Amino acid sequence: MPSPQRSTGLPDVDAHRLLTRIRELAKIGADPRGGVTRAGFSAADRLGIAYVADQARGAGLEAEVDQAGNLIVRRPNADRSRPAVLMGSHLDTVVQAGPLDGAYGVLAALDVVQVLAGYQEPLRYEPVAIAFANEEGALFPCPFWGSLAVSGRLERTADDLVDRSGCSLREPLRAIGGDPDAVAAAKWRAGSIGAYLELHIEQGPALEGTGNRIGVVEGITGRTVFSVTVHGAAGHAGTVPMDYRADALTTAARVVLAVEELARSQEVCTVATVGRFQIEPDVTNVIPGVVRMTIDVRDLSPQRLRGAEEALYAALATVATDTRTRVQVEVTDRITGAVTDPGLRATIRAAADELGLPSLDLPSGAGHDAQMIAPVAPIGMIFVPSEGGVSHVPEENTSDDDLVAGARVLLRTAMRIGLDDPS
Ligand code: HGY
Ligand code: MN
Ligand code: MN
Repeated sequence: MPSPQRSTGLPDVDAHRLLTRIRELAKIGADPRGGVTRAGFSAADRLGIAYVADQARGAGLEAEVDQAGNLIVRRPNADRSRPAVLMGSHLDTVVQAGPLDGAYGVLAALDVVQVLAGYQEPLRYEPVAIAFANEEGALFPCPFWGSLAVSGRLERTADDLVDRSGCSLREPLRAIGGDPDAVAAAKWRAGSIGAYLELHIEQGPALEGTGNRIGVVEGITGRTVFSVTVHGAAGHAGTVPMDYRADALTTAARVVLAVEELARSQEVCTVATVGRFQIEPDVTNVIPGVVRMTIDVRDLSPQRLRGAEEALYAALATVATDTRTRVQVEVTDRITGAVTDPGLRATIRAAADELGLPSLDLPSGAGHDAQMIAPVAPIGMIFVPSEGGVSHVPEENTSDDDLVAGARVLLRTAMRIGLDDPS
């Protein structure tokens, strides 16, 4: 299996193959409303995983799905006793996503393993590609399910998790090739990951705004997710006088603005978002009795995240008192931020320099599987520019040149840490 050689004699990614796979994968889960929807463990997600597995097997590589539903790709006769340089991201998406979030990092990792399968030099680390299951948690609300399983920190079971229709994860996990009764076996043994590298689109404006081609990620934000239920009093829209109302929706509106205040004016955290919002009974001539919403609060500092949580509780208590409603708040996810490995940052920077690509050190406001691997292995993250800084929308885009450049930096970084004497 010849690996494309560049003039330097070092192997190179196959640009046409990578870009073709990105375009083909983006057709799987194409959403008639626009964008791509391959929610974790959905039928479309299953097809996406099958596509990547087929591409790997068609290239003579070994592809298997582990008990947690992660797709793992190795070279033929891979030396499993050797620590891995693990590279990857996720294939699942949010609803009406763009074509690159997650998918790009998986397909670039696949290309690197395919290129290194033909490389004869001894490698200190075994190059392995992985597609982590359910990073977004769009259907089954446990983001980072697959990377938590690999790092041995998954606390929920397939029976704990249900989707919005009440369906448990048990059968969808089995359908994707996982084993709901043996998810714990997906944990990698201590020391088996020599380094984890994740190539990802930036999903923000910094690289494009500063004219840099490569982002060297310094750290990944922490995140606290809450579910909030506002309990008011439903009633007749025509007969209940305004002073007698305990309107759950006007109360919820004050909650939404209080959440925005946390980040925008009080600056107790970097960003705060209400993403989901449901009104009951959601009828024109009935005063809303219940409103349910989610709150996503993020910051790189664990202290600031805790401060934001306290400030949120205080703000919601005031709103409840002022409106004669009951505001129920529950933390549904606490996701710890992570700092990347300084040595890997230097290697990524050197690989970018070697390729003549200007790079910028920057934090990640988005969460990534890398932060779940950080407790068990050194992590490095490589960003490429997002056009307009947008992501999680159909318009998400990155130029072909930047997509290929990022994959080249991934390959060079993997080789520098994988070779005994990086050339
Ligand atoms: O929400 C995030 O930051 C990531 O896209 N899962
Ligand atoms: Mn995402
Ligand atoms: Mn992502």
